[in-house]
Amino acid sequence: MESGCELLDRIAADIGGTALQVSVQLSEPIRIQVVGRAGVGRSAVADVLLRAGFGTVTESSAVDAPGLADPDLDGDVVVYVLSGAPRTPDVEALQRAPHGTTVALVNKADLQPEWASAMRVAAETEAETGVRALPIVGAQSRPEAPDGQDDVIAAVAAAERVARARRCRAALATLAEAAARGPDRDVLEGYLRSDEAVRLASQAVDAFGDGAADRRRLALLRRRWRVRTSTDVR
Ligand SMILES: Nc1nc2c(ncn2[C@@H]2O[C@H](COP(=O)(O)OP(=O)(O)O)[C@@H](O)[C@H]2O)c(=O)[nH]1
Ligand SMILES: [Mg+2]
Repeated sequence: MESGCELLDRIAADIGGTALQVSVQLSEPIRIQVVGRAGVGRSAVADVLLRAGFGTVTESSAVDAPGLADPDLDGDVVVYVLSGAPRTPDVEALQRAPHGTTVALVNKADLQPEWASAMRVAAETEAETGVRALPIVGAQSRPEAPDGQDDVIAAVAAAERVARARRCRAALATLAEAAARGPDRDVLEGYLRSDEAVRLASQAVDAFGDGAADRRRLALLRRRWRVRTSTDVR
């Protein structure tokens, strides 16, 4: 597959080394990992994402399965599926999930008394974990009822853009380091000044932006959550 960076691909073919390694990394598909406890609807959600046209969607083994280690959350985008309020293993997994590229889905929203209840569970999940959370009906039995799928698809697409932006940022940093270090300095510096590298850099800015916004949002959510839980009567 091609990286979409023709100039880099040409340089990589010519000098190999770091340029080749980076062009290979940039050409790899963004992997969407669907994860959660057994029976929450990972397969149903993976199906929704595949039908929406996301390329590389994989369903991981179940979180909190008896006698088995939890799967690594190593997808470029992690879609964490719940079927109601998160339990302790879910909260723990969500807290170590990659920032800005994880989306939590409260699946089986059709089993809640009403759509607003599913929205509330999602908002509480988001407050508790700092991960963006949305309700969804993955396996639709009543086609006319709300299913939240369009919003979920948009959120996963946004996470995919952040993942791509981070990949661009890492690629540029690696090339800059290689330029500073070594024998291919002139070629690599030439590349870093090219229109193509400037385009990569502008894609990478997305990751910076989202990162900062995300940290602010997370801090705010955590504060709100602390205020709420400290005023709850228990
Ligand atoms: N009511 C309802 N059932 C669902 C939904 N999504 C999945 N299911 C059902 O939940 C069960 C487990 O779903 P599956 O996708 O196989 O879960 P997995 O084990 O996490 O892959 C199946 O019987 C599905 O039909 C949903 O949104 N609403
Ligand atoms: Mg399954």
